[in-house]
Amino acid sequence: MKIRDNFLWGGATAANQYEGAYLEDGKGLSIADVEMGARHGVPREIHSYVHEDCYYPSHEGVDFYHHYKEDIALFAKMGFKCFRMSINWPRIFPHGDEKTPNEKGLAFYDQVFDELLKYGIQPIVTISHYETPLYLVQKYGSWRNRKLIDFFEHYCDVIFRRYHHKVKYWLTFNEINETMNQKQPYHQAGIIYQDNENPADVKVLVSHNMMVASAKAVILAHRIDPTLKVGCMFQYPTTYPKTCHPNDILARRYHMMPNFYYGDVMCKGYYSNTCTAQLKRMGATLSMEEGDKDILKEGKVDFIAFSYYFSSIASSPDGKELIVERSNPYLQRNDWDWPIDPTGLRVALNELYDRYQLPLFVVENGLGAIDHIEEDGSIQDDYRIEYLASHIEALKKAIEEDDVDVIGYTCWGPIDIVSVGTGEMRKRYGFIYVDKDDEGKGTLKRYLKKSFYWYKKVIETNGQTKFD
Ligand code: BGP
Repeated sequence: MKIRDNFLWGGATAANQYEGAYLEDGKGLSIADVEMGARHGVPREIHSYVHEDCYYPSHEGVDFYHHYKEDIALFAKMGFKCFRMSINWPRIFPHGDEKTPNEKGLAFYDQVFDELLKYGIQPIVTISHYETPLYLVQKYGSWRNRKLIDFFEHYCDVIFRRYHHKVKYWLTFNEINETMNQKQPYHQAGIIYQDNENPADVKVLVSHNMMVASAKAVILAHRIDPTLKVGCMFQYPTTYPKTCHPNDILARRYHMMPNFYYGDVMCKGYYSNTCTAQLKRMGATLSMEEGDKDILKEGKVDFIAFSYYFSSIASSPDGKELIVERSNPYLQRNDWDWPIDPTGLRVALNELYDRYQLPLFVVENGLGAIDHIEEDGSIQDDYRIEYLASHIEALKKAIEEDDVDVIGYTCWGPIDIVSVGTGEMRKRYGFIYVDKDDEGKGTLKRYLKKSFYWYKKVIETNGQTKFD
């Protein structure tokens, strides 16, 4: 196989990290809007309402809301074929449970999509990327409650009907598998455990509700417009056994199971033996409502979108405890201790394609780094070029040597945006530098980094990474 002529090169963002304008034109609060900012090394603090004296990075992001024309013109200059973004759910439904959408919110995305299409850039839209309306969390208990399935379906109905002529590729929930992997699935599912709750049961319940909602979205999209393509999106944690000890081989399987839990349901349309084995490991029970099985079966996704940043290693010296580490002695790490492993991307592509035989879309990959502006105003981010070039080379090997079907590649944060993990600005992924710091200060002026010109050539040549 060779890299497709219409390969979708571009970049990926999320509204809560990029858009800002958090209360403008009728938008309601999302769960991101009450999450505090940079706390170097300390977990981000989550509030139940907006405190006046606290800094919340999502409130301004880097103000895509007012800079979209300027930013899209820069993406066009790089030759983007596509641009991944999310719709900020409470911009369309401020509380989440309304019948009528907020027209001003809908109009904003019309303008953004039109601007992208003007340059021939295809919008790739995530329907829920950590932007669940806060009201749904406070009033209904978030995804614990099956009512969320109906609210989500209504939201999908509105946006599919409104935008189906403009947007062909849709992703339901960003990194849905992190619901099981995170201690508190706040970003993915708006969940903070209550004292009387068993976390394992909550994870299984909210995951089920989200997967039913996702399947309903697939069914609905196909009914509204059969040309629409809907994908799932998960974070792929390529994992190696630490040694060839059989316990470590099994440890690797155990670490992958929570991830295939989602992949199997959303791509195969049922809870496979991997899923039931995972439930046993967790000691959790899944209860389904009548009709759910049919919905999951009918609502299988059209393609798989995934993020890949680094690989891990798994071991189990005593055959019981599962130990997962990032410290692979063969790999270097970035400033945030994330191992740099381009081959891990090739492994991810192969494992996913072997298992599901569905087209794949790498919708996140990139290097978070601290950039410096030189005296002449330039930013020499050769480390970023090196990271991306090595990953693109690995991607090409998966296509050309391993015959994996890949639709596109959108690197994370083509413009500097807020980090989701830490709330920092100094963790920068972009080809475009934004003047803003961790306290929220700065002019928001955009500067082009060295990597900007490099990525332009990558796209121009459909995947070459080295230039004279
Ligand atoms: C993924 C999220 C993104 C993004 C990325 C980088 O998990 O889907 O929203 O932020 O990670 O992570 P961070 O921003 O913490 O560096």
